[in-house]
Amino acid sequence: MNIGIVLYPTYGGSGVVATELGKYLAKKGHKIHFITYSQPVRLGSFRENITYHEVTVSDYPLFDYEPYETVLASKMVDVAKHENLDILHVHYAIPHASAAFMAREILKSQGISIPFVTTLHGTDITLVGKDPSFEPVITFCLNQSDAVTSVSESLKNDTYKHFKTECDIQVIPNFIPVNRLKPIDLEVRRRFAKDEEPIFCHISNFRKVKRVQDVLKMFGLVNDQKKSQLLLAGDGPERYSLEVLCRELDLCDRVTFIGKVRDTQHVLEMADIFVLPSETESFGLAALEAMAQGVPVISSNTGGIPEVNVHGETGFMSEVGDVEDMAKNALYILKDEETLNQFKRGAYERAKDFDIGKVVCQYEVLYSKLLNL
Ligand code: GMT
Repeated sequence: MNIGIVLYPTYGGSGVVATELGKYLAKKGHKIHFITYSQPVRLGSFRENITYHEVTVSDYPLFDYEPYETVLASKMVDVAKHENLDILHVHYAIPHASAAFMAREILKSQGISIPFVTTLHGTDITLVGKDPSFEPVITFCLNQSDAVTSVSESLKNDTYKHFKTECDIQVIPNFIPVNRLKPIDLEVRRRFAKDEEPIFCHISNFRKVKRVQDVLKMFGLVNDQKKSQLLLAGDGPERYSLEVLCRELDLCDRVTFIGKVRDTQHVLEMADIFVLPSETESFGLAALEAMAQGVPVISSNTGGIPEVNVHGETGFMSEVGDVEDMAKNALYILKDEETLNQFKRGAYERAKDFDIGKVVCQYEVLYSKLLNL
Protein backbone atom coordinates (compact mmCIF):
# COMPACT_ATOMS: atom_id res chain seq x y z
CA MET A 1 0.00 0.00 0.00
CA ASN A 2 0.98 3.65 -0.49
CA ILE A 3 0.41 5.28 2.89
CA GLY A 4 0.64 8.96 3.81
CA ILE A 5 1.42 9.48 7.50
CA VAL A 6 0.87 12.92 9.00
CA LEU A 7 2.55 13.53 12.35
CA TYR A 8 4.33 15.88 14.72
CA PRO A 9 8.06 15.43 14.09
CA THR A 10 9.11 16.34 17.64
CA TYR A 11 10.00 14.33 20.75
CA GLY A 12 6.33 13.79 21.77
CA GLY A 13 4.93 10.29 21.99
CA SER A 14 2.51 10.64 19.08
CA GLY A 15 5.36 11.50 16.71
CA VAL A 16 7.44 8.58 17.97
CA VAL A 17 4.56 6.13 17.49
CA ALA A 18 3.76 7.45 14.00
CA THR A 19 7.42 7.30 12.94
CA GLU A 20 7.95 3.78 14.28
CA LEU A 21 4.72 2.66 12.61
CA GLY A 22 5.89 4.04 9.26
CA LYS A 23 9.36 2.52 9.60
CA TYR A 24 7.92 -0.89 10.40
CA LEU A 25 5.37 -0.78 7.55
CA ALA A 26 8.14 0.29 5.16
CA LYS A 27 10.18 -2.76 6.20
CA LYS A 28 7.18 -4.89 5.35
CA GLY A 29 7.18 -3.45 1.83
CA HIS A 30 4.60 -0.66 2.04
CA LYS A 31 5.53 2.73 0.60
CA ILE A 32 5.47 5.33 3.36
CA HIS A 33 5.19 9.08 2.87
CA PHE A 34 5.75 11.12 6.04
CA ILE A 35 4.17 14.56 5.82
CA THR A 36 5.17 17.16 8.41
CA TYR A 37 7.12 20.39 8.95
CA SER A 38 10.55 19.00 9.82
CA GLN A 39 12.37 15.68 9.74
CA PRO A 40 10.84 13.35 12.40
CA VAL A 41 13.38 12.87 15.22
CA ARG A 42 13.15 9.09 15.19
CA LEU A 43 13.39 8.74 11.41
CA GLY A 44 17.17 8.53 11.21
CA SER A 45 18.98 8.23 7.92
CA PHE A 46 17.76 7.25 4.47
CA ARG A 47 15.57 4.15 4.41
CA GLU A 48 14.07 2.11 1.62
CA ASN A 49 10.34 2.73 0.96
CA ILE A 50 10.28 5.94 3.01
CA THR A 51 9.91 9.46 1.67
CA TYR A 52 9.68 12.59 3.76
CA HIS A 53 7.61 15.50 2.42
CA GLU A 54 8.27 18.78 4.20
CA VAL A 55 5.46 21.25 4.77
CA THR A 56 6.80 24.79 4.48
CA VAL A 57 4.77 27.80 5.46
CA SER A 58 5.77 31.11 3.87
CA ASP A 59 6.24 34.04 6.24
CA TYR A 60 4.16 36.54 4.28
CA PRO A 61 4.02 39.75 6.39
CA LEU A 62 0.21 39.74 6.45
CA PHE A 63 0.18 36.56 8.56
CA ASP A 64 0.36 37.10 12.30
CA TYR A 65 -0.32 33.37 12.52
CA GLU A 66 1.07 31.07 9.88
CA PRO A 67 -1.69 29.13 8.07
CA TYR A 68 -0.07 25.72 8.71
CA GLU A 69 -3.28 23.74 8.40
CA THR A 70 -3.99 25.12 4.92
CA VAL A 71 -0.49 24.42 3.67
CA LEU A 72 -0.60 20.94 5.23
CA ALA A 73 -3.90 20.15 3.48
CA SER A 74 -2.45 21.35 0.16
CA LYS A 75 0.63 19.17 0.71
CA MET A 76 -1.57 16.15 1.43
CA VAL A 77 -3.47 16.75 -1.81
CA ASP A 78 -0.22 17.10 -3.74
CA VAL A 79 1.38 13.96 -2.25
CA ALA A 80 -1.83 11.96 -2.60
CA LYS A 81 -2.10 12.81 -6.31
CA HIS A 82 1.51 12.53 -7.36
CA GLU A 83 2.53 9.58 -5.20
CA ASN A 84 -0.75 7.74 -5.75
CA LEU A 85 -1.55 7.40 -2.08
CA ASP A 86 -4.09 4.77 -1.13
CA ILE A 87 -4.76 6.10 2.34
CA LEU A 88 -3.92 8.95 4.73
CA HIS A 89 -3.24 8.23 8.40
CA VAL A 90 -3.10 11.27 10.66
CA HIS A 91 -1.68 11.14 14.20
CA TYR A 92 -2.99 13.65 16.75
CA ALA A 93 -6.32 15.24 15.87
CA ILE A 94 -5.27 18.89 15.99
CA PRO A 95 -4.94 20.17 13.28
CA HIS A 96 -4.17 17.03 11.34
CA ALA A 97 -7.69 15.62 11.19
CA SER A 98 -9.25 18.84 9.91
CA ALA A 99 -6.47 19.21 7.34
CA ALA A 100 -7.08 15.60 6.24
CA PHE A 101 -10.80 16.26 5.95
CA MET A 102 -10.09 19.25 3.70
CA ALA A 103 -7.60 17.25 1.61
CA ARG A 104 -10.04 14.36 1.19
CA GLU A 105 -12.80 16.71 0.03
CA ILE A 106 -10.51 18.52 -2.43
CA LEU A 107 -9.39 15.19 -3.85
CA LYS A 108 -13.01 14.01 -4.06
CA SER A 109 -13.86 17.12 -6.11
CA GLN A 110 -11.16 16.00 -8.54
CA GLY A 111 -12.51 12.45 -8.78
CA ILE A 112 -9.94 10.88 -6.42
CA SER A 113 -11.19 8.91 -3.45
CA ILE A 114 -8.81 8.51 -0.48
CA PRO A 115 -9.96 7.59 3.04
CA PHE A 116 -8.29 8.98 6.15
CA VAL A 117 -7.70 7.39 9.53
CA THR A 118 -7.41 9.59 12.65
CA THR A 119 -5.43 8.24 15.59
CA LEU A 120 -6.11 9.99 18.88
CA HIS A 121 -3.11 10.17 21.18
CA GLY A 122 -4.18 11.89 24.36
CA THR A 123 -3.83 15.59 24.89
CA ASP A 124 -5.63 16.20 21.58
CA ILE A 125 -8.67 14.95 23.53
CA THR A 126 -7.94 15.31 27.25
CA LEU A 127 -6.29 18.75 27.41
CA VAL A 128 -6.30 20.74 24.21
CA GLY A 129 -9.14 19.13 22.28
CA LYS A 130 -11.90 19.59 24.82
CA ASP A 131 -11.09 23.32 25.05
CA PRO A 132 -14.21 25.06 23.67
CA SER A 133 -12.08 26.84 21.08
CA PHE A 134 -11.32 23.49 19.40
CA GLU A 135 -14.31 21.34 20.32
CA PRO A 136 -16.66 21.88 17.33
CA VAL A 137 -13.88 21.19 14.84
CA ILE A 138 -12.68 18.07 16.65
CA THR A 139 -16.22 16.70 16.95
CA PHE A 140 -16.80 17.31 13.25
CA CYS A 141 -13.52 15.65 12.28
CA LEU A 142 -14.17 12.60 14.46
CA ASN A 143 -17.50 12.17 12.69
CA GLN A 144 -15.95 12.71 9.27
CA SER A 145 -12.93 10.40 9.64
CA ASP A 146 -13.22 7.15 7.73
CA ALA A 147 -11.86 5.43 10.84
CA VAL A 148 -10.86 6.62 14.30
CA THR A 149 -8.45 4.77 16.55
CA SER A 150 -7.29 5.55 20.07
CA VAL A 151 -4.23 4.30 21.89
CA SER A 152 -6.11 3.05 24.97
CA GLU A 153 -9.56 2.14 26.29
CA SER A 154 -9.25 5.03 28.69
CA LEU A 155 -8.75 7.53 25.86
CA LYS A 156 -11.66 6.02 23.95
CA ASN A 157 -13.91 6.55 26.99
CA ASP A 158 -12.60 10.10 27.47
CA THR A 159 -13.42 10.87 23.84
CA TYR A 160 -17.02 9.76 24.26
CA LYS A 161 -17.20 11.71 27.52
CA HIS A 162 -15.93 15.00 26.11
CA PHE A 163 -17.29 14.97 22.56
CA LYS A 164 -20.75 14.48 21.11
CA THR A 165 -19.77 11.77 18.68
CA GLU A 166 -21.05 8.35 17.86
CA CYS A 167 -18.09 7.49 15.68
CA ASP A 168 -16.80 3.98 16.15
CA ILE A 169 -13.42 4.15 17.94
CA GLN A 170 -11.12 1.17 17.63
CA VAL A 171 -8.49 0.79 20.34
CA ILE A 172 -5.07 -0.05 18.91
CA PRO A 173 -2.51 0.27 21.71
CA ASN A 174 0.90 1.79 21.33
CA PHE A 175 3.73 -0.60 20.62
CA ILE A 176 7.45 -1.06 20.87
CA PRO A 177 10.08 -3.31 19.32
CA VAL A 178 10.97 -5.64 22.17
CA ASN A 179 14.56 -6.76 21.69
CA ARG A 180 16.73 -9.08 23.74
CA LEU A 181 18.09 -7.34 26.80
CA LYS A 182 21.72 -6.34 26.63
CA PRO A 183 23.99 -6.68 29.66
CA ILE A 184 24.50 -3.35 31.44
CA ASP A 185 27.59 -1.43 30.32
CA LEU A 186 29.16 -0.96 33.77
CA GLU A 187 31.68 1.55 32.52
CA VAL A 188 28.90 3.89 31.38
CA ARG A 189 26.77 3.23 34.48
CA ARG A 190 29.68 4.12 36.77
CA ARG A 191 29.77 7.59 35.24
CA PHE A 192 26.43 8.22 36.92
CA ALA A 193 26.26 6.05 40.05
CA LYS A 194 28.24 3.85 42.38
CA ASP A 195 27.58 0.13 41.88
CA GLU A 196 25.45 -0.10 45.03
CA GLU A 197 23.33 2.97 44.14
CA PRO A 198 20.08 2.36 42.23
CA ILE A 199 19.44 4.60 39.24
CA PHE A 200 16.02 6.22 38.87
CA CYS A 201 14.97 7.65 35.53
CA HIS A 202 12.28 9.93 34.13
CA ILE A 203 11.87 10.94 30.49
CA SER A 204 9.37 13.51 29.26
CA ASN A 205 8.81 16.90 27.71
CA PHE A 206 8.71 18.51 31.19
CA ARG A 207 5.25 19.93 30.78
CA LYS A 208 3.03 20.54 33.84
CA VAL A 209 0.92 17.49 33.04
CA LYS A 210 3.97 15.24 33.68
CA ARG A 211 4.33 16.43 37.32
CA VAL A 212 8.11 16.10 37.19
CA GLN A 213 8.26 17.88 40.57
CA ASP A 214 6.73 14.69 42.01
CA VAL A 215 9.63 12.71 40.56
CA LEU A 216 12.05 14.89 42.52
CA LYS A 217 9.96 14.73 45.71
CA MET A 218 9.56 10.95 45.67
CA PHE A 219 13.20 10.56 44.77
CA GLY A 220 14.19 12.78 47.73
CA LEU A 221 12.21 10.51 50.07
CA VAL A 222 13.83 7.38 48.65
CA ASN A 223 17.27 8.94 48.77
CA ASP A 224 16.83 9.66 52.52
CA GLN A 225 16.56 5.87 53.05
CA LYS A 226 18.78 4.57 50.30
CA LYS A 227 21.37 6.64 48.46
CA SER A 228 20.39 6.70 44.78
CA GLN A 229 20.84 8.66 41.56
CA LEU A 230 18.20 10.19 39.29
CA LEU A 231 18.55 10.78 35.56
CA LEU A 232 16.11 13.30 34.08
CA ALA A 233 16.02 13.14 30.29
CA GLY A 234 14.09 15.64 28.17
CA ASP A 235 13.39 19.31 28.39
CA GLY A 236 10.46 21.69 28.41
CA PRO A 237 8.66 24.51 30.18
CA GLU A 238 9.15 23.18 33.73
CA ARG A 239 12.92 22.70 33.47
CA TYR A 240 13.87 25.90 35.29
CA SER A 241 11.52 25.37 38.23
CA LEU A 242 12.75 21.77 38.48
CA GLU A 243 16.33 22.93 38.75
CA VAL A 244 15.27 25.35 41.51
CA LEU A 245 13.42 22.58 43.37
CA CYS A 246 16.42 20.32 43.01
CA ARG A 247 18.54 22.94 44.81
CA GLU A 248 15.88 23.47 47.47
CA LEU A 249 15.72 19.75 48.18
CA ASP A 250 19.52 19.63 48.28
CA LEU A 251 19.60 16.93 45.61
CA CYS A 252 21.95 18.52 43.08
CA ASP A 253 24.69 15.92 43.50
CA ARG A 254 22.10 13.15 43.10
CA VAL A 255 20.22 14.40 40.02
CA THR A 256 21.52 14.69 36.45
CA PHE A 257 19.59 16.73 33.89
CA ILE A 258 20.59 15.03 30.66
CA GLY A 259 18.54 17.22 28.30
CA LYS A 260 16.86 15.99 25.14
CA VAL A 261 18.00 12.59 23.91
CA ARG A 262 17.15 11.12 20.54
CA ASP A 263 17.67 7.52 21.55
CA THR A 264 16.28 7.01 25.05
CA GLN A 265 17.26 3.34 25.04
CA HIS A 266 20.81 4.10 26.21
CA VAL A 267 19.52 5.97 29.24
CA LEU A 268 16.96 3.31 30.09
CA GLU A 269 19.55 0.54 29.84
CA MET A 270 21.22 1.94 32.96
CA ALA A 271 18.03 2.49 34.97
CA ASP A 272 16.61 0.38 37.82
CA ILE A 273 13.32 2.23 38.21
CA PHE A 274 11.35 4.47 35.84
CA VAL A 275 9.06 7.13 37.34
CA LEU A 276 5.94 8.47 35.60
CA PRO A 277 3.75 10.41 38.05
CA SER A 278 1.62 12.23 35.39
CA GLU A 279 -1.60 14.09 36.07
CA THR A 280 -3.09 12.46 33.01
CA GLU A 281 -1.62 10.04 30.49
CA SER A 282 -3.59 8.38 27.72
CA PHE A 283 -1.13 5.50 27.50
CA GLY A 284 2.34 6.28 28.81
CA LEU A 285 4.62 5.26 25.96
CA ALA A 286 7.66 6.26 28.02
CA ALA A 287 6.69 3.65 30.63
CA LEU A 288 6.38 0.99 27.95
CA GLU A 289 9.78 1.94 26.53
CA ALA A 290 11.24 1.50 30.02
CA MET A 291 9.55 -1.87 30.47
CA ALA A 292 10.94 -3.08 27.15
CA GLN A 293 14.39 -2.47 28.67
CA GLY A 294 13.38 -4.48 31.75
CA VAL A 295 12.87 -1.41 33.95
CA PRO A 296 10.00 -1.52 36.49
CA VAL A 297 7.69 1.51 36.64
CA ILE A 298 6.52 3.63 39.56
CA SER A 299 3.61 5.64 38.22
CA SER A 300 0.34 7.37 38.94
CA ASN A 301 -2.81 5.36 38.26
CA THR A 302 -4.33 7.83 35.84
CA GLY A 303 -5.81 7.46 32.32
CA GLY A 304 -4.42 4.56 30.32
CA ILE A 305 -1.44 3.81 32.59
CA PRO A 306 -3.24 0.88 34.31
CA GLU A 307 -3.58 -0.72 30.85
CA VAL A 308 0.23 -0.84 30.67
CA ASN A 309 1.72 -0.96 34.18
CA VAL A 310 0.52 -3.97 36.18
CA HIS A 311 0.40 -3.11 39.89
CA GLY A 312 2.66 -5.42 41.88
CA GLU A 313 4.05 -7.14 38.79
CA THR A 314 5.71 -4.62 36.47
CA GLY A 315 5.91 -1.88 39.10
CA PHE A 316 3.37 -0.04 41.22
CA MET A 317 0.76 2.67 40.79
CA SER A 318 -0.29 5.37 43.27
CA GLU A 319 -2.84 8.16 43.35
CA VAL A 320 -1.71 11.28 41.47
CA GLY A 321 0.51 13.33 43.79
CA ASP A 322 0.97 10.65 46.46
CA VAL A 323 4.77 10.87 46.49
CA GLU A 324 5.05 9.07 49.86
CA ASP A 325 3.33 6.00 48.43
CA MET A 326 5.50 6.15 45.32
CA ALA A 327 8.64 6.31 47.46
CA LYS A 328 7.43 3.42 49.64
CA ASN A 329 6.74 1.29 46.55
CA ALA A 330 10.14 2.09 45.04
CA LEU A 331 11.88 1.10 48.27
CA TYR A 332 9.92 -2.17 48.25
CA ILE A 333 11.16 -2.99 44.74
CA LEU A 334 14.73 -2.13 45.81
CA LYS A 335 14.61 -4.06 49.08
CA ASP A 336 16.79 -6.87 47.74
CA GLU A 337 18.24 -8.04 44.47
CA GLU A 338 15.77 -10.90 44.07
CA THR A 339 12.75 -8.57 44.33
CA LEU A 340 14.29 -6.07 41.92
CA ASN A 341 15.04 -8.83 39.40
CA GLN A 342 11.52 -10.21 39.75
CA PHE A 343 10.05 -6.79 38.87
CA LYS A 344 12.54 -6.32 36.03
CA ARG A 345 11.45 -9.66 34.55
CA GLY A 346 7.78 -8.77 35.05
CA ALA A 347 8.24 -5.46 33.23
CA TYR A 348 10.07 -7.05 30.31
CA GLU A 349 7.55 -9.88 29.90
CA ARG A 350 4.61 -7.44 29.98
CA ALA A 351 6.25 -5.25 27.32
CA LYS A 352 6.12 -8.25 24.98
CA ASP A 353 2.30 -7.94 24.91
CA PHE A 354 2.88 -4.64 23.06
CA ASP A 355 5.55 -5.89 20.69
CA ILE A 356 5.45 -4.01 17.40
CA GLY A 357 4.97 -7.23 15.43
CA LYS A 358 1.79 -8.05 17.36
CA VAL A 359 0.20 -4.60 17.18
CA VAL A 360 1.01 -3.04 13.81
CA CYS A 361 -0.88 -5.72 11.85
CA GLN A 362 -4.06 -4.25 13.37
CA TYR A 363 -3.44 -1.05 11.41
CA GLU A 364 -2.82 -3.06 8.24
CA VAL A 365 -6.13 -4.89 8.72
CA LEU A 366 -7.88 -1.55 9.24
CA TYR A 367 -6.34 -0.02 6.08
CA SER A 368 -7.32 -3.11 4.04
CA LYS A 369 -10.88 -2.92 5.33
CA LEU A 370 -11.20 0.74 4.36
CA LEU A 371 -9.79 -0.01 0.90
CA ASN A 372 -12.02 -3.09 0.48
CA LEU A 373 -8.95 -5.25 -0.12
O1 GMT B 1 2.42 13.74 26.50
C1 GMT B 1 3.36 13.65 25.71
O2 GMT B 1 4.49 13.38 26.07
C2 GMT B 1 3.18 13.92 24.27
C3 GMT B 1 1.92 13.35 23.74
C4 GMT B 1 1.92 13.37 22.24
O3 GMT B 1 0.85 13.35 21.68
O4 GMT B 1 2.94 13.43 21.57
O5 GMT B 1 1.74 12.05 24.28
C5 GMT B 1 0.48 11.44 24.20
O6 GMT B 1 0.62 10.43 23.22
C6 GMT B 1 1.50 9.36 23.56
C7 GMT B 1 1.58 8.40 22.38
O7 GMT B 1 0.35 7.85 22.06
C8 GMT B 1 0.97 8.66 24.84
O8 GMT B 1 1.83 7.59 25.18
C9 GMT B 1 0.95 9.70 25.98
O9 GMT B 1 0.39 9.07 27.12
C10 GMT B 1 0.08 10.89 25.58
N1 GMT B 1 0.22 11.93 26.60
C11 GMT B 1 -0.80 12.28 27.40
O10 GMT B 1 -1.89 11.77 27.36
C12 GMT B 1 -0.47 13.33 28.40
